[in-house]
Amino acid sequence: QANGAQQTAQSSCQSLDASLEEEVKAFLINEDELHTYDDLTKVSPVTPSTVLKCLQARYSAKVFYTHAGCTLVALNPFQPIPHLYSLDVMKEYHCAPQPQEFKPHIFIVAEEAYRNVQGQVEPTNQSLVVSGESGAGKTWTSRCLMKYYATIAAPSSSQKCQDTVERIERRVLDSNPIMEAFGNASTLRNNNSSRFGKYIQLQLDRCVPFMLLSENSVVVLFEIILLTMTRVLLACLFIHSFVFLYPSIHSFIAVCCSGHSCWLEHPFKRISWRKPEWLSRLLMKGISTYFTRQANVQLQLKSRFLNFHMGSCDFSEMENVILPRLVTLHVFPQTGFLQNTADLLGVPSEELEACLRLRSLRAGKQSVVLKPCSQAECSVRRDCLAKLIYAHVFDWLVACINKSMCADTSRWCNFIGLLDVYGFECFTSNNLEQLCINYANEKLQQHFVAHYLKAQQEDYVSEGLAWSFIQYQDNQSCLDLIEGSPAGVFSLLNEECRLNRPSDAKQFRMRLEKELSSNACVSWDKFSRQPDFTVLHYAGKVSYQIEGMMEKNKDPVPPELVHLLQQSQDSLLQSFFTEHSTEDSSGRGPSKVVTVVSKFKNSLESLMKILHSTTPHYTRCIKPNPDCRPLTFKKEEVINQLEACGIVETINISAAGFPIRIPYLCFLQRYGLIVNSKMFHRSRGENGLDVDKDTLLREVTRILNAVLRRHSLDPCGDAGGRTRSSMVHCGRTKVFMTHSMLELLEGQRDRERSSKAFSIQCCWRRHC
Ligand code: AOV
Ligand code: MG
Repeated sequence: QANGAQQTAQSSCQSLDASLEEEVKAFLINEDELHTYDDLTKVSPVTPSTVLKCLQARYSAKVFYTHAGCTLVALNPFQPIPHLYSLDVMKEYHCAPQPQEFKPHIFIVAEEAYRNVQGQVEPTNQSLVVSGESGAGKTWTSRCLMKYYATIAAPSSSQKCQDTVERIERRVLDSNPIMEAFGNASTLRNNNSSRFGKYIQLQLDRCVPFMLLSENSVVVLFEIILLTMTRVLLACLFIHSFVFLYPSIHSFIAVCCSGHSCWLEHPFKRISWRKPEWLSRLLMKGISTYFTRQANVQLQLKSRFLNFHMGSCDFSEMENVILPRLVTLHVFPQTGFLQNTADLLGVPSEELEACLRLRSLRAGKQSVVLKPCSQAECSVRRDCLAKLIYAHVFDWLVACINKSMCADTSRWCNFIGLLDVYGFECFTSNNLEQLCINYANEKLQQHFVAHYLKAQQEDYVSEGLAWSFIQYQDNQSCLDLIEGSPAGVFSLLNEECRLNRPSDAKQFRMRLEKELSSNACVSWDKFSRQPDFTVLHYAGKVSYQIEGMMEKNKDPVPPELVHLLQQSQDSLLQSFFTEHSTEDSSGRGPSKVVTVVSKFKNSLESLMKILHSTTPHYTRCIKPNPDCRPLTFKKEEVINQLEACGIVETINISAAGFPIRIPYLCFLQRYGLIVNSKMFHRSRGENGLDVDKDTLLREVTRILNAVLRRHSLDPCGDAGGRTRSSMVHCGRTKVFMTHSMLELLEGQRDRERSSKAFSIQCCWRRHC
């Protein structure tokens, strides 16, 4: 019967002439007012093209936030928008009885989470998940959210408390540039791209529910869950194709420019820092020229670093240990490299050289043979050393920041978690880093879809509609492809790494093909020059190079390097390696290999566990053009992202149901003439219509039944008089229908109108 309905509707659809279609469109959507739609799901009909038009109209009107059901869509303006995030605006949203009634804004999301987390009846933990592709504005949005929470922390009556609020607030905010200085880099897609993921928990104390960030009432805990700054994933930074490993990380920019101005001589404190000799040497060698190219980022960092104080956090070690070590390893040209580096690491230069050049092999039980490394192997070792130190420094930095937030763990109660990760990436050449990053995004997408569907379902239920008609396929099969066991890319990769044989990309590709070809999300390019495989992600296709993937996954650390650093004269550097050294440096028997993908998968799983235990709030950041140009909206770019982030999919879900939703009164005004409803005339009259809902519903049902019967369709009205069929449902306030039903109604309306016109004409003739 449903098929019959569809066919009838289709034929009537074809009969609708163009001018009528225009009229219907005008009735459903008023193009002039598209920018006034605050919620994309309210655009009727919801189709990708109307949604796109709506977003474009809003962007041109400089409106950057739009709801999409339970999600907030944020378009990146790529230029500062005055007053959008001002203190007054924050207060306005915070103090409003119903902030939801205000214009869409990231502060609505923030406020909703804030109110939920302190809900008097049943407070629940909240997660604010910000997603979108690289450069879309995730980190910016997280900063806004942190700023909001830091600001609405009510200043307390006592001066002491207020001081504490300010102190903690500053720390929360100031931790951002520090983390970014060390964990962000300039990539082709974003000149301040996050290379690590962070989940920040703002802890609330139940005893003081309305005060955030005041003494003992809130603890800010930095939970760095997805730290892709592992040694291997650092290789991402090579994408800028600079020879050295570090220069694209901002902290090095900051230090190396210190030749020009004094603030940079110590970025984390205001106390002056004597320009060390190594830096002068560095500058003399002209190395600063590269760094000054990054002027923009440098300026941003400059202003924020200036204000940074962290009393309880011992950053003084920074000046003696960390920055010099990080900077030197790669920026010294060949001559003097060894001596300079050895000095800075606090180790004898001969030993450093030996570690970089010689590999120790065990021969028998006791003796060790030293074997010279090839030049390529030496470079690998050098990079490994740099990354090793870097990874430890980053962890140490996070620990310092957490410590300085003076967490009182005994009073923790509820929290708001803020998730900002690296966005979906697709470069011309992709490897294990991108696979991990995209896998994380894939996981988040699944979480989002499950959540969105639930919310949609609730929406339908609140309008009194059945839900069972929605069939939805999520991205499980792509996840199976990557994380599935035993047949999944990660498992196979681990297996290959355990075999401990020289890796062969071609062979591994064959293995992948044999094991994974039944999965529709993978494809193989037989003609590619290098062995690769292509994954169909929710956000698009990405081809991953196999060459080098196994090595990256193993991420071996030569034990000699760890031994070397354990002997460092520098106590901090030494401490990095005493605790963690056992696994890497025992030298006895093959150490248990924990691969990069296993580590990554585990940390992602713990993150997902937390997310599942909280109420999520999703914000989707959209990058309106690929070149980061201010106020430029490229339709193609936006629709791709809407598709990628599932907004179009969710629109399709609504379209699979009833994309057209018309309030009862509007419905009656347009279609009342079909049954010659008395109310129809009254509703169009000057005084409007003043009837109760039930009467309205009865009249609407009468119209629908008349049309359905005319097309031999069973309206199958239920006990409550509601019309239910596969084409139309009456909700509590609106009529929900398919396009086919709309066509039937329009066709009928048209016929009624022409026959009425005919009878009026006849009447007039007779009269004559
Ligand atoms: P991302 O975090 O999503 O990328 P960012 O948050 O770093 O992207 O945003 C990229 C740039 O867009 C920023 O540096 C700002 O210049 C600009 N921008 C973003 N949002 C706004 C806004 N609301 N108003 C003004 N400018 C904005 V990555 O970290 O690469 O995935 O790994
Ligand atoms: Mg970011």
